[in-house]
Amino acid sequence: MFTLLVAGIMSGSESQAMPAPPPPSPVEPLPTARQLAWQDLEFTGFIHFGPNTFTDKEWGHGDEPATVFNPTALDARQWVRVMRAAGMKGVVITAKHHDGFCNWPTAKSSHSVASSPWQGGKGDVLRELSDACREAGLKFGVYLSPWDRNNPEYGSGEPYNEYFRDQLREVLTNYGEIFEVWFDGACGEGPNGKRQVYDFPSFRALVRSLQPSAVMFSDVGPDIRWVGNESGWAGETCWAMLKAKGHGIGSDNPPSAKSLNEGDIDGESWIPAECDVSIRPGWFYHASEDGKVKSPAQLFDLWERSVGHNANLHLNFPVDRRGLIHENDAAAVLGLRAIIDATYGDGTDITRERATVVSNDRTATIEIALDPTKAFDRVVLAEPIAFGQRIARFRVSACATVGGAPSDWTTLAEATTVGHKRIVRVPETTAARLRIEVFDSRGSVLLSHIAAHHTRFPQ
Ligand code: FUL
Repeated sequence: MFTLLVAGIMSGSESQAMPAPPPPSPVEPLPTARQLAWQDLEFTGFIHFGPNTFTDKEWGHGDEPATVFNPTALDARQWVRVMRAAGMKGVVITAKHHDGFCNWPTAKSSHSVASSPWQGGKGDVLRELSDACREAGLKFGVYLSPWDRNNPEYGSGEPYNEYFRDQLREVLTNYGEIFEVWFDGACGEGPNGKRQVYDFPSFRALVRSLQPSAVMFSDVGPDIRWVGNESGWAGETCWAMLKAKGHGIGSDNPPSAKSLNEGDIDGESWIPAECDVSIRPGWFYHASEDGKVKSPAQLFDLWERSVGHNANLHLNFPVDRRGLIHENDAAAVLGLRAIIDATYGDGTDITRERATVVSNDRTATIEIALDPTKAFDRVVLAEPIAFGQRIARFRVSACATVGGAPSDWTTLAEATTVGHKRIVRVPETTAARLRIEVFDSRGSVLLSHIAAHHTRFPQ
């Protein structure tokens, strides 16, 4: 392995080492520091836990008595152990779901853990989880549903918005650093038959002032966007940019499903996609789904189509009635980790050169040497996205011999975007040379990583 700096368009099969070129000029829009840090996390956990766990519902009505909430063996350290072993870098928990029940002892409502029998009403799920995260080095985030089916003022306009901001303030000030705030778009009718008009600008301003490094999730960001499905995958074409202007959240004219899934090449805002999906069919725990946990191979497929499509994977665990991540869910996600490590872990890249590509042109051809004794079926590319996302169309091909004639090259894949990480699935191939041809780019071509791997599914 050696480091190769390629400047300009490569010709022929010989790579040419060049002196370090000047730093590339950025192509806007650009990510903020908080967005860059978030995208590097790649894989994060999601926890859905609350009265629904005990009532077998997905959407509570808000009239469930707080006494139903009674986990028998809640252990947030077990959740964190599983997530950390799975390679997740952070976790977001439903501090409050649509039923309005608060997993922390809010001063603003009696519909919370404080009215439950769990720990004699002295418990605080956010405290347990944020402490466990801090101990283990995992980032901690919160989901706070603006739709609150319990609060009598829901639908009243400003009085409810004030209540929501007060709760937001509680969760943003009492649990240390928050890395992500998840704003759900659901907006149903309140008990008064009225639909609440959420004051999102003021919610966002509060998050920025209290937790300036937190990213905010919604259909239109402002920092990260919903990917347009709850199945855990981003489009093969996936831009971090979005035409967010003029669009809102939930029923308020959100971007089209296609824009959410693929982004917009001409989007004015940098809002990368987060792929949220549950490890089971439901977001909340249902014993009837104990046998319906996604398999490690299914999870790996989603991991490659999210993390490998320039997005992050946000995988949900429906914590069970004991207050634990169920054994089946833990086994599945650890199985996923084993496949990722065997496929992409240290020593699995079969390229024999490290190419950092800095071209002066919107097209580029890069060739690098491979270990000709080893087969591969994945090609991994990355752009240094701090300079903007650029590549729009490329081809991957391979040649069995060094210095092969043009006819000796086989096209393995044609693809579009790259971004933070692009995993291209290719037919199983053994070759001496790998070629990446970039045909179209929003600016001069930059690549920070080129690698080739073979999928491995350990038993
Ligand atoms: C949705 C909610 O309605 C679901 O219950 C779940 O929380 C999911 C992550 O977001 O919009």
